[in-house]
Amino acid sequence: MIRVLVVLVALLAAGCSEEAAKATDGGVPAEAGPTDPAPESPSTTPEPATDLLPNLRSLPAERLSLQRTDDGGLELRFAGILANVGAGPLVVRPDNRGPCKVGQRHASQVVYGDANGNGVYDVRTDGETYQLRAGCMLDHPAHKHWHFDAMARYTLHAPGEERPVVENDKVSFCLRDSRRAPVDPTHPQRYRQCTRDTVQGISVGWSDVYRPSLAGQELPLPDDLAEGTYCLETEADPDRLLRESNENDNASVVGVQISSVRADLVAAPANC
Ligand SMILES: [Ca+2]
Ligand SMILES: [Ca+2]
Repeated sequence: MIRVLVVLVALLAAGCSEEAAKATDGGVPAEAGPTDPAPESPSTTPEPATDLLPNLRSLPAERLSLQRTDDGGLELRFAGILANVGAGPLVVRPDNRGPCKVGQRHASQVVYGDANGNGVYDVRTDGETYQLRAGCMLDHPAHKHWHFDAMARYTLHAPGEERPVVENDKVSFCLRDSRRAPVDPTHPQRYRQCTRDTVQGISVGWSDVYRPSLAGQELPLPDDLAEGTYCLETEADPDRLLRESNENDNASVVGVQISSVRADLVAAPANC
C-alpha cells in the first residue's frame, strides 16, 4: 500500500513540473536539436581600457630678449612653451598622497583610458582610470593658484660644451591650454585658466605658453659672458615625474646671439 502511495506522489510531482515548464515558455515545448546555436556565454571580465597617455614636448623658446636687472646684471628672457602632443590629456590633481615641503602640496597625475577603443581621447566616453603619484605644487598667493614644480629645465651653454653657462632646473608651471600645438587640431580647449584647488592640465593638441615677463622665464647671465652664439635648451618634465608615451622627445634647442645689449634668435649651431 505504501509503495502505491509513493508512486502516485511521484507521478503527481512530475506532472506539476511539466506544467510549470510549459507555463514558463508560453506553452510551446522547446525543440532542442543539433542545429541550435550555442548560447552566448556572458562576458564576465571586460577588457581593460588602453592608457591614453600624454606626450610632453618643449617647443622652441620664443621672444628672446636681454633685460637689465635692478642690481645692474643682465638676464636672458624668453617665452617657454610646453606642448602635449600625446593621445591623452596631461592632468594633475592636488591631493595629500605624498610628502612635500612646507607651503607645498602633493599632486597626482590622472590617467585616462580608451574606453571606446578608437585610439583617441573622447571626452564623453574615455574617463579617468587611475592616478599616479607625481610631484609637488607650489602656492603662488599673488597669482591665486598653484604651480606644478619642475615642469621644465632651461639651460644655456656654448656650442660643443656640455657644461652649462647657466641653468634653471626647476621651472614651475601652472598647467593650462594657452595656444594650439602644431598637431591634431580637433580637441577643444578645456583647461582655460589656473584656479585654486582644482585640476590643472594641458589638453591633447594644446600648449602652455609662459610669456617672458613671468617669473621663472629668465636666466641670469654671468658678468664675464663673452659675446657670441649660444644654445638655449628647454626640456619638459626633466625629472620624469609624469608618465607619458615618449620620454625621449622632451627637449628642444634654439640658437641665441648674445651681445652686451641684446639677444637675438638664430639658427641653432649643429653642435648645440
Ligand atoms: Ca615626451
Ligand atoms: Ca577613445
